[in-house]
Amino acid sequence: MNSFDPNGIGQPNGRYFALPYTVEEAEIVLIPVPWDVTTSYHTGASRGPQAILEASTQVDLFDFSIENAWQIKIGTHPINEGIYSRSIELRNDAEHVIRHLEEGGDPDEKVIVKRIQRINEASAELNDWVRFHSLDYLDKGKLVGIVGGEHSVPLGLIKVLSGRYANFGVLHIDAHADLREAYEGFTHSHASIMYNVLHEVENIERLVQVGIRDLSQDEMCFADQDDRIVMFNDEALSEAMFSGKNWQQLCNDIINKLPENVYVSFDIDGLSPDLCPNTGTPVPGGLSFQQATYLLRTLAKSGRRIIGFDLNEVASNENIDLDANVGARLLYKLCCYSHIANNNLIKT
Ligand SMILES: [Mn+2]
Repeated sequence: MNSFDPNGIGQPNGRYFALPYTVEEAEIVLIPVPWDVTTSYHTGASRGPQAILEASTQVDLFDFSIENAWQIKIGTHPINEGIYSRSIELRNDAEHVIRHLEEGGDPDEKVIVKRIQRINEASAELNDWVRFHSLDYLDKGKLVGIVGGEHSVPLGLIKVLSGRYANFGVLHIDAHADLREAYEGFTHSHASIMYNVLHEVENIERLVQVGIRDLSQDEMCFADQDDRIVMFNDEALSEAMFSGKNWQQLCNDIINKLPENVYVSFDIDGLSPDLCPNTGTPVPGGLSFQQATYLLRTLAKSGRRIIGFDLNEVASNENIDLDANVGARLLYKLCCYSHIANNNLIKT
């Protein structure tokens, strides 16, 4: 710590942003979850935590909204190689299942049912792992951020938080509604995370979805019928802006729907695919980086508390590291703004 120079070259030390803080002394602990089993299109999110780690050493530790951002004690739970290798192994099973279903195969075929069951059991174990470590850090008074991995991975953290807050809201930034009741047979599918959150976590007061532009008829019906869901879809947001409403007004509308305690779930594909070309299911449209960070700053300034967050579906490609580069900066903003929100530090 004494030798740490926030203006120097980031030296890889196994911690996000090459910061010197241990998990014991940290205020915010980032738990990487290198898991990508149920992704339905491009794979690669299991490498996200490592790719973000590497890109994060290049992030300058300065933020316009706070003095001495580098002093925010962000710690890193070590990347678990066992989870990564299990994910790679199960991905083969999942690809077999997905190919079978895409080719119109019988979903009740014995070998398919068996593979789906194996994946569902492993996903439940993964959720328990996330829950166990989240609980441990929350018990020690830390804020927890999950670094995915596919979007199914934060469920364990959200469940632990539900035991600590009488009620809370989720700000969900994503191209997808993620309201499918299981997808391709997988209970803990990346496409089902918000369905599972709403069904398995009782005290969710509000789910505010932003940037949604790819969803099924069933998901839309589900969203219409559940009073807890407020969707700011991408088309409605851009139409409002084309008709002269500005992003500040829209951000206020979005944040005003949220209760006092807010969990942020950020799927990087909520951003324009120019910023995340390697993500599992990229969709045209979406938020710019500045729109996204302005929305998060508006949340931080609103006096609400950020009780936890995740960043997911960041995938890497050996030749293009843009996704991880964007992901690392977004992760830094999530940490800085959480610190600002929870300590009432916003500069006016
Ligand atoms: Mn998505």
